[in-house]
Amino acid sequence: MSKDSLDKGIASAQHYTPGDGWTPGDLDFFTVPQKKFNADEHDIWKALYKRQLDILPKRAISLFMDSLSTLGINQERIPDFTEVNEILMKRSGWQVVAVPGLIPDEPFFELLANRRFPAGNFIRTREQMDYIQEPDVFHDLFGHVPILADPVFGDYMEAYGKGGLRAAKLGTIDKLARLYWYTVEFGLIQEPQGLRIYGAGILSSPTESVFCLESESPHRIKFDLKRVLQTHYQIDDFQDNYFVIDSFKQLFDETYVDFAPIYKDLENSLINDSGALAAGDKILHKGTGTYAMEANRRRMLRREKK
Ligand code: HBI
Ligand code: FE
Repeated sequence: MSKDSLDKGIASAQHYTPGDGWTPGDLDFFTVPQKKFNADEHDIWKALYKRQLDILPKRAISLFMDSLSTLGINQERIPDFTEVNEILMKRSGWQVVAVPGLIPDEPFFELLANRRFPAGNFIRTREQMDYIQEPDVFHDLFGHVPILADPVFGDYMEAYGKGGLRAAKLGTIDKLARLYWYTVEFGLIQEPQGLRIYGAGILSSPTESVFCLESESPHRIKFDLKRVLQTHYQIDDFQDNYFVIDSFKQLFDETYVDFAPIYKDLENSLINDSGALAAGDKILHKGTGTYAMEANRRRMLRREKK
């Protein structure tokens, strides 16, 4: 696979494997020049941005709203990565780089380990305003990048990347990926003013931003590393549990440890069903599970129709 063909789009990007020519240490292999977006694409960004601005004040972590403006991520247009990077580098040493779409796990981890965050080089269509499976520039730039301006969170992400490279060697990526999911994508944080969102998957979704904080249905549980490593998640629906941290410092300290003995310890223990409570959970809100039951019923009906 030549580097040229990477520019052709995201459809084929999912099929790359490290065997396609990437070798460890090649940080530039999957990166491409940022696309020149057209007026319609900038309008889609604007609509997505506006919708979130109506919802996120008092729901997003306070750092998030501040960061959007200091990093120059505004609603007028899809940001120019070079301009964002100039400020982001000074604040936390992170950079954003454009990639055609999902890239394989190891090069993904390696970019993070080098404080580079890969952002999708495309934006969803008007038909995909509410949900898109692959991370686009709105999810990545609006959801992830503001939090990366925090140096402690930046250190956590770098450590995660390094841990990912070790997990790849140990064959434990599935466990480590749950940590990413329940923190970086769907994490909640207890701030003095109340429970707030820091996970990018939530910050870029209008419905989940409300659901995760206000619905009676999901459990809200204090973050515990082993518990998270052992808990299934919902890939294409609202989560059945959200894990709550007290601070990025706590998250960093509890995860900046050698995972090898932990993986070993968990080797023969069962993975928690995504909606089930576990022994030792510090429960902040015990979910009713009503949404999950409805969602399961809908999934079953869909399956019957097929
Ligand atoms: N690639 N561009 C991109 N963005 C991601 O978030 C991403 C990826 N490749 C792999 C991946 N995420 C995850 O599956 C790993 O965290 C396990
Ligand atoms: Fe993401």
